[in-house]
Amino acid sequence: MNVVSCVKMFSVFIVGTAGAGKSLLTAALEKWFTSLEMSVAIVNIDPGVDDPPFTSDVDIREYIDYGNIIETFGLGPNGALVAAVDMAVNYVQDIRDEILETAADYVIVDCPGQMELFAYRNSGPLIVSGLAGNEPAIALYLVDANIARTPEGFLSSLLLGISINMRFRLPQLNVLSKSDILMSDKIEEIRAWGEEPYLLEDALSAEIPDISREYSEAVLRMLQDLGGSTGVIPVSAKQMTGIDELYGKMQQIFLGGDNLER
Ligand SMILES: Nc1nc2c(ncn2[C@@H]2O[C@H](COP(=O)(O)OP(=O)(O)O)[C@@H](O)[C@H]2O)c(=O)[nH]1
Ligand SMILES: [Mg+2]
Repeated sequence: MNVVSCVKMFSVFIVGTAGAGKSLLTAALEKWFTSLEMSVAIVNIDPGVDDPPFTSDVDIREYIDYGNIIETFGLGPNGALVAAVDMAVNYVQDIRDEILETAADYVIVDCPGQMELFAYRNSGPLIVSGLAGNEPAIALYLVDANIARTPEGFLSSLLLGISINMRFRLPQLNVLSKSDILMSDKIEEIRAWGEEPYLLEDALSAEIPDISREYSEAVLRMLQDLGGSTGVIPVSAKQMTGIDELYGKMQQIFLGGDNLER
């Protein structure tokens, strides 16, 4: 069923490590878009989520019964998630049809909690590309403020972001999630690490004296050569801050002002 083929839909996939704040950011984005009377649909593709902080318009749990998979196959939570995501591939077209039926301008997709199980199985990227179709789509990659507060935590989060970008192959923005747990000067310091790589190199050398300058230079150069952005947008889903800036950056990509287009 091709419901509305001429509709211009923008899909936003929320990705990041377990507990990084994906579901709460999804809820915050819904609230923000709705408060501005913009048309938005919320899609949950985490089969294992118990009580998400938003009401979804389309929900993978209508198709996949995670609890039943655990019981029937005697699997643990990770094994069951792998099985659930693999099974979900069969329903991508149904879920996509449901999304098209919403006829929303923006579609926010909350992705499964355990990013490593979702991104590094073939089924994860298949689901993402199947749901996005040919319309513009981006990934918001959440860098948890708890981890990004140290230079090595920040750099390793960016590296994971590149790895996830290789899997999903979508234009990607780095979001510094839970920014409310940091003091404002710490947020500025992290932003500066992202904007001026030499500051991150300095911070890395100060924090980990045995890391060589050449090593951190090489890693940062690789990140940039791969087209990975090192900049982060601080957002607090709890306090609803930073969403205006995030939206502005998303718009730049959607309007074609970014060379990361697929
Ligand atoms: N302080 C603070 N906590 C947050 C924020 N976003 C999420 N959290 C908390 O982090 C935990 C994990 O959030 P959740 O959205 O479920 O993460 P997910 O596993 O990536 O979907 C929860 O306890 C949230 O309340 C935020 O912006 N600020
Ligand atoms: Mg979640």
